[in-house]
Amino acid sequence: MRRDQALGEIAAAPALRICNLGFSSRELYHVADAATTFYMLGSMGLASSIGLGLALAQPRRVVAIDGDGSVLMNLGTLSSIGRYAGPNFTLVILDNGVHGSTGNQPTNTSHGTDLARVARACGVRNVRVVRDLRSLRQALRAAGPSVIVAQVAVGNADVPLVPLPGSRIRDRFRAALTAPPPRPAPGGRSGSTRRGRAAPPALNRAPR
Ligand SMILES: Cc1ncc(C[n+]2csc(CCOP(=O)(O)OP(=O)(O)O)c2C)c(N)n1
Ligand SMILES: [Mg+2]
Repeated sequence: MRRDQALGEIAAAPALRICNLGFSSRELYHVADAATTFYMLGSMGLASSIGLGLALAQPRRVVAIDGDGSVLMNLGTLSSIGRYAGPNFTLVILDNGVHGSTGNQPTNTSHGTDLARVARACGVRNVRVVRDLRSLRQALRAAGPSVIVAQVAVGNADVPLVPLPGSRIRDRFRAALTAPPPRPAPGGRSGSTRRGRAAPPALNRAPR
């Protein structure tokens, strides 16, 4: 499964989303932009912590989207999730085994660290490892607190930077937070603006 395909599945689940920096945010913006997505533009390792705080502060569902390298940089986040997260919180770790946004430097998940086992050891009740889109879709349906480790291929879609300034991402996310949640569209899709789904972007692949 490609990371941009996984992000398409995540975008289809109605939720507030906090997205990891780098190509995760670029691809998510390209696949399905929405005001209910907060794109992290610079801080590595904090999407899961921000998402956890947001889930604790209000009742709507929150899906935090992180990368393996980013979770490894803030590993204590899994312990906090195990202790504090409630049913409205899901963390999806897009695990490609590399720092894909900065040149595919291998991370420790390519050298033995098993983030699903770490999450379980931290007391997270619902931890799943998924390798295809169907399993990801099913895992996203389960109630939290949950951690989904989605194993994705190495490679970045050929998409540009998120064109929104940080202040605009903040302001529209804040407005979406205070607005009533959108009613699910027919077929279960959320109110996101889907872009470019007909022709998936080419991947710049590199060996894992
Ligand atoms: C504190 C910090 N260190 C390094 C960077 C540079 N950086 C941006 S994205 C990235 C890699 C992220 O890797 P991962 O979370 O696995 O996501 P992927 O790009 O593989 O989807 C790095 C090292 C940064 N932005 N902040
Ligand atoms: Mg990675």
